Amino acid sequence: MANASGGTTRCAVLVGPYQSGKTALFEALLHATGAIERKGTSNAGNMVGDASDEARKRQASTELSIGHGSYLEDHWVFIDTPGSVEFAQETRNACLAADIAIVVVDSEAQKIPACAPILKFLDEHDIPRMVFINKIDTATDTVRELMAVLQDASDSPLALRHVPIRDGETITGYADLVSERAYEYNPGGPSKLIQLPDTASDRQSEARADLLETLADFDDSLMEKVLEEVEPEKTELYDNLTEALQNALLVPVLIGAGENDHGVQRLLKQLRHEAPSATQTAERRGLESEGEAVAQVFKTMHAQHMGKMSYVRVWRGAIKDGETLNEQRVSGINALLGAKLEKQSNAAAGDIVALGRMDEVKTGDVLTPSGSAPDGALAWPAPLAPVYALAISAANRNDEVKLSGALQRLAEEDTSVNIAHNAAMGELIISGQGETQINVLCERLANRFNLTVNTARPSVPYKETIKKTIDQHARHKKQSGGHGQFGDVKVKIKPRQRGAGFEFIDSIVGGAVPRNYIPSVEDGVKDFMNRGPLGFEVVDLSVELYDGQFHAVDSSDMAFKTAARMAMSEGLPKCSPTLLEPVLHVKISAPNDATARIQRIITGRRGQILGFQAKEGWKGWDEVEANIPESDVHDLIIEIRSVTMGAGTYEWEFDHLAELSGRLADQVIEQRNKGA
Ligand SMILES: Nc1nc2c(ncn2[C@@H]2O[C@H](COP(=O)(O)OP(=O)(O)O)[C@@H](O)[C@H]2O)c(=O)[nH]1
Ligand SMILES: [Mg+2]
Repeated sequence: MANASGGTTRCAVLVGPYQSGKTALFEALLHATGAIERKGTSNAGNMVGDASDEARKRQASTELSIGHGSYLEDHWVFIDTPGSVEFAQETRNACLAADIAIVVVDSEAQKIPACAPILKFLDEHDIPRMVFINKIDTATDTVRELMAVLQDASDSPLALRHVPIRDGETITGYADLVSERAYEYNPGGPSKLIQLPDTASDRQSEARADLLETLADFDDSLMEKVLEEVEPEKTELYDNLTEALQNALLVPVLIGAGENDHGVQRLLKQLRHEAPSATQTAERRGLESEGEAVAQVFKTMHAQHMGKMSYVRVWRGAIKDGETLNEQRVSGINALLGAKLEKQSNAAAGDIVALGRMDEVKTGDVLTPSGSAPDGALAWPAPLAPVYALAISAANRNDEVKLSGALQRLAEEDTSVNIAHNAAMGELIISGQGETQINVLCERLANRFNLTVNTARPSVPYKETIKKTIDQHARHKKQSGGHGQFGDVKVKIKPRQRGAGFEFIDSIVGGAVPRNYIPSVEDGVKDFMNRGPLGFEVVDLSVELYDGQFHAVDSSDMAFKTAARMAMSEGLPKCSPTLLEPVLHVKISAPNDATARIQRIITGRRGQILGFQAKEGWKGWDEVEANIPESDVHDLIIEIRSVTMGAGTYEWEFDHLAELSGRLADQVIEQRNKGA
C-alpha cells in the first residue's frame, strides 16, 4: 500500500468535551505507534500527556500535549488538547495546525451536546474530522441514540462506519460497514477477525444502507447504484469516503474504547488511508505547493530554562537549525514527546517542532526565510473574546514589575487572556475564558515565575453625574510672606444629556479672568472630575466660567487652578450627585432546552431581556439578548455554563450608563469611600 501522505508527517489532533477520554486515547495511540512502551494513566501521573504541574494536579489537560510515532511506515504527530471550554484557544490553535481532527465523545448521550462548539469551529474552518465514540466498553445508550444527538450537534452529515457487536449487555466487538468484516475486541492488543454473528446482521445491513445513502449524496454514479440496488465496489466506497472526509463534507463516526485499545488500530488504519497530507492541508489553507519554506507558529511557550519556544508546523519545504526565519535565528529544532524535547538538525514539510529563541515571533505568525508571508494563506482567526475577569496583584508589593512581565509572557502563551491596566480603579485586570483558566495562570505564575498573587473581583467602573444646575463662586487667596496667591472664579455647573460628556464653556467678557489663566481654570475643573463627591469620575455636565477676578501680582496659573478645584468641590455636592452604573448589552448563546433557564438567570441579575431568537446557523441553539448591569455580569459565564453543560457562552459590549439609587447605590458609595 502506498504511503498515502507521500512520506511526510501527518498530524491528527484529539478534541472533544472534557473527560471524554482524549488523553487516554492519546496514550493508546502513542503506544500503538511505538512512541512509548507502556501506557501511563492519569491516576499514576505517568502519562506523556498532561505533563505540567497544573495538569497533573487536576488530572485534566490544561494545555496541549504533543507526541509522535510511526504506524506502518507512516510518521504521525498526535496532539492532545484540553476539553474544557476555558482552554478552547489552545484547542483551536492545535486544530489549525493539524491535518485532521478526531472528535472524541463520550458514549453517554447526555454528554454529547458539549461537543457542539468544537464541531462548529471545525465546520467553520473546513477542517476534516472524524468522530470517535469512546468508552464503548461501558456504553449504556445505543449507538443509534448517540448518532441522533451527535447529528444535532454537527452541521456536516455524519456517517457511521462501525456498528457494535453485543453479547448480552456488553459490547464485544464491531462490524466495519465498508469492509463488512467483523472484529472481536482484544484488550491490550489488535482486535480479532471473526464471523459476523447473526444477531448483529440486521443492524449491520441497515446501518450499511444508511452509509451508502449518505455517501451517494456526494457521488452521482454511487447514487445510481444505490437506486438500482447494485452493490458498489469497495474501492469506490473507500475513494468516496476519503474524498468526502478530506473536503470536510462528511464526518465518519468510529467506535471504540481508547483506554482498552478497542478500535485504536482501526482508527490508525483509517487515518492512514484517509487523512490528508500536510501539503493537502496547506493547499486547503491557501498555500501553493511551490516556493520557499513556510512554517506557522501555533503555540508559544516560555519554558523555564530554555526561554521562548515557538511550536510550528512546517507547511512547505524544510527548515534548518541556525537559519534565519522572519529575521530571527532559529536556535534549536526539537521534536516533542510530551515534556521531552528531542533535538534535531532540521524539519521538513509536515513536521511539528519547537523552535528555540524566536523572541520576536508570536502564535499565528507565518515564518519564511525571506520574512514575507505568502499572500492570503494560512489565515489565523482572532482570539476568543474574554468572558470573565479578575483583578490581580502581587502578594509582595516589590514584585509588581516582575508580575506584569510574567503576565505578558503568559498572555503570549494563551492569546485568549488579556491583561489591562484600569487606571481609574488602579487595578491590573486579567480577563479570559473562566475561573479555571485564570487559576491555572496563577499557578503558572507560582510554578514558573515564583510569584504569589492575590486575585479579587474587579471594581466596576461606576461613574457619577449631577441633576441640578447651580452657580458657584470660589476664591483662592493666600498672603504668605512675599508673593501671595489670588484666583477668583464664578462658574455655572449644569447637567448634560446622558452620553454627552463634559464641556467647558468660557464666556468671560472684558478680561474678568485674563485669557492666559483660563486653561488653568479648565485644568482645575477637570482635575476634580476624576473623583466626584460620590467617589467616581463625573460625567455628562458642563462647567461655564462666566466671571471672576484677578490680582495683578498675586494671580498665577496655580492660583486659578486651585480656585477652580474649590468651586467644583463646593459646588458639585449641591448639584444632586447621582451614581451611574455601566450596563452591558449581552448576547447569550445556548442550546434551546436551556433558554428558559437563561432567561431566569438574566432576570435574577437585574437584567432586562430584549428578546431571543434561533441562533443563525446553529441548529437547536438560541440567542438571548439582554441588558445587564456590569456588576452582575462578573460571574455570568459560570452560571450559563452550569445550565448548558459548559456549551453556552456570551458576547458583550458596553451599552449605556444607568442611574442607580437606593440601597444598592449606598452600598457602592460606602464601599468606594471606605479608607479613601
Ligand atoms: N470506560 C472507559 N473509560 C475511559 C476510556 N477512556 C478514558 N476513560 C476514562 O475517562 C476519564 C477521562 O479520561 P481522560 O483521557 O483524562 O479524558 P479527557 O479529559 O478527554 O482527556 C478517565 O477517568 C478515564 O479513565 C474508555 O475507553 N473506557
Ligand atoms: Mg485530557
